[in-house]
Amino acid sequence: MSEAGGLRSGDNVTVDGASLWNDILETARFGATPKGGIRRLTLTEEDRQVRDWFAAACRALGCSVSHDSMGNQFARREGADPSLPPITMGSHLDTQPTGGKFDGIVGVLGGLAVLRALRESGHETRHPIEVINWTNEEGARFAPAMLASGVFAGVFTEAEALDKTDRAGVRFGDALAGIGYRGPEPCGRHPIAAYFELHIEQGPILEAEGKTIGVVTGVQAIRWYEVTVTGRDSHAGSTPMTMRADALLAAARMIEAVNAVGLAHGPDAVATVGLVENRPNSRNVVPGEVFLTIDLRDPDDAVVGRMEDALRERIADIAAASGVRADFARVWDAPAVHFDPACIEAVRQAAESFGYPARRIVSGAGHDAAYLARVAPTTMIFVPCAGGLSHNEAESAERGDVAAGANVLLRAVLDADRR
Ligand code: HGY
Ligand code: MN
Ligand code: MN
Ligand code: MN
Repeated sequence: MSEAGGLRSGDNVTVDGASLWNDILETARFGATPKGGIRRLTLTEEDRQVRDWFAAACRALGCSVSHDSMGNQFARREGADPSLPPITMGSHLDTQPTGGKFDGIVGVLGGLAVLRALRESGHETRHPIEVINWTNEEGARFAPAMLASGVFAGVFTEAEALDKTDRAGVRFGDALAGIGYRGPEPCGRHPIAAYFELHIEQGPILEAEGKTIGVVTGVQAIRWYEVTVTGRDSHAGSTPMTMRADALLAAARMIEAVNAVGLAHGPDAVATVGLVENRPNSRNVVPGEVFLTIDLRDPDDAVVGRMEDALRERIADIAAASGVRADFARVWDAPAVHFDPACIEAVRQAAESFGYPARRIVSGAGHDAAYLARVAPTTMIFVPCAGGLSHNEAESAERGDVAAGANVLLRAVLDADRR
């Protein structure tokens, strides 16, 4: 069809929302929890199962499927001009320990739905089109989050990433080889023309405002820290209160300080202690050591920096007053990200062309797109989730919203293909 005013080629193509929804429910069985969520930590048997399912589903659509040295999976549909770099979509299939059915999954399966729509419509794109499943986006097992997309973008070296260990001491590279997904292709040697990530908002704004689409303009800054508090194991019965070096008591004061620092740097700042390990964790031993993690975020890098300074000082003061030692280390620093204006506009126009109510939004959660933005024109598309709840087994989204997000993804990709 002519470009001038009329429908452009591909404008009449939409996704099959029923198949997309069915894929979401079908893959939810890999790591399904009794409460209706998913426990599918990266590089586990459940992760291998969903990876195998994804590869088979993409091959059934005529795509070639490969995976690189970090286990990132690439499903590729050829275009008219193989010399062009691919236009890509993607997200992640790994979950939190008590994750939901939609975080990350909507972006990978939404991409699969786009591949299915292109195949069924017979629409030929100029560029190759790819859907990517990024390894270890969550960071729940191996820190930091977005590890494999970070290697792809040159933020981390492959060697340092493969040497990361989980809390049980298992090495990333060994776990990756263990599920059979350590590919021969070096991670990051793969030029891409653009990257679009569909994701649930994981916050309350779209639902509260009755919006179907979030036109994502960027991702807030994130920093992760690890604190080891060292006191002295001693007998709960015979150690006088004044002679204790109680690591857990000091850690409790530090956790309170993290919350206070987050509140003091509002209105957007957030501060979280999510992981605490108490040793020896015995009911009649005064704890001698505590390991805890801190997650600081704000749309403004400078605010995160001020929170870090304030916390370093508070934690040192608490350690001194509690008679313990505190080792405070920053283990991840992901600056705030601003997405590509042309990609953002493509998403806005796509939402408008379908008549979906939309609004611009900054992502509170981290995403692989935050790193892809360093190597290609990138943006994201959000759809609402119930109550803004995520990283929770009760996470849910509306079938119609998920289909709408995939339609916007499809049209934004076709727009990029024309440029
Ligand atoms: O931590 C995050 O924001 C993401 O879910 N990994
Ligand atoms: Mn996610
Ligand atoms: Mn997540
Ligand atoms: Mn993500």
